[in-house]
Amino acid sequence: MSQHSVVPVLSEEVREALARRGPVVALESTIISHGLPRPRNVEVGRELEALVRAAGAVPATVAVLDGVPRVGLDKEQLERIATGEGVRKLGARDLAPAVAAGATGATTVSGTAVLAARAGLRVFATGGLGGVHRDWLRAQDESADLGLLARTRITVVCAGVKSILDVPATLQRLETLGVTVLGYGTERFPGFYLSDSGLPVDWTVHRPEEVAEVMAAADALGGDPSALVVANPVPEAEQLDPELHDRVLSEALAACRERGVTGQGVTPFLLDHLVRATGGASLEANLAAVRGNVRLGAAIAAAWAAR
Ligand code: PSU
Ligand code: MN
Repeated sequence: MSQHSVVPVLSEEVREALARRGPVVALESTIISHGLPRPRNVEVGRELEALVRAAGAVPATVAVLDGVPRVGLDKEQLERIATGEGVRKLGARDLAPAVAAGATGATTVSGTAVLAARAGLRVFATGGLGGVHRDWLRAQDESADLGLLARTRITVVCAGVKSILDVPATLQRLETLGVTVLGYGTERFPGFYLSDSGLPVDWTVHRPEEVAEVMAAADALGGDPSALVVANPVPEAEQLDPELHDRVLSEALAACRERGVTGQGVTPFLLDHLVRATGGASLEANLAAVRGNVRLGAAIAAAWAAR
């Protein structure tokens, strides 16, 4: 039997930063490969890494290349994820077959969280979490993100859960699964493209240091590892017009049903439909949300590293 090392391979920069206990921010790659239109996605991948660096932290984009799980990609590796043919979407359960088959794929929130936590990273920034889909009663489609976050020690900075989902049901599932949710500078749960989902959060923090305090308290309390969700709203000036959002979303959901899109295809289909139906406005709101999350992720990583 051959001995494959499935421990994620760290980029030089990430290894060095971890060794000196410096700030590192994990970034997922499915948003690049499956969540954003080409060719804009390549630029965004680079821009997000640059934002982390500008804030004094080291970016660690996570993906699997030719069967090798990687935490921290070089320029060519990031380009392959963005523009390569046949790049798979890898949730946590897809990692083992991807490694065994020597496949190349981008990691979702669940896949990224597994590899980042394994590498010793504590902070991870993304756009919006996956969750319970709106037609759950028919399809029982709930993102693997939720179950995975319930058992992984990592802080995830996001703009809430994608508004294409059943947001109240997803928040309920997070509660049931025991995942802590903090509103960042808000008492309302953010709505991904929208600043406010219409639902409250139980806990609010205002500074990166407060998030680091909660992380330290969670560690001190011990118990089973689980994620800390930091819900950071897109600025109101950059949100998608709520009326336009509601109208195009019902069209997108109907189109998804009519075409019989299922499984891993659902989220990319809906996001792409929204980009086209809003003339790119949903893309701008999505990017504004992700940028804010990446900046905040870097600030939290710095506050954590300073403890
Ligand atoms: N955030 C974005 N765009 C995305 C995603 C998040 O702004 O495309 C991705 C994440 O990788 C998340 C995935 O884990 O969508 C959820 O997919 P699914 O519903 O199939 O679990
Ligand atoms: Mn799904």
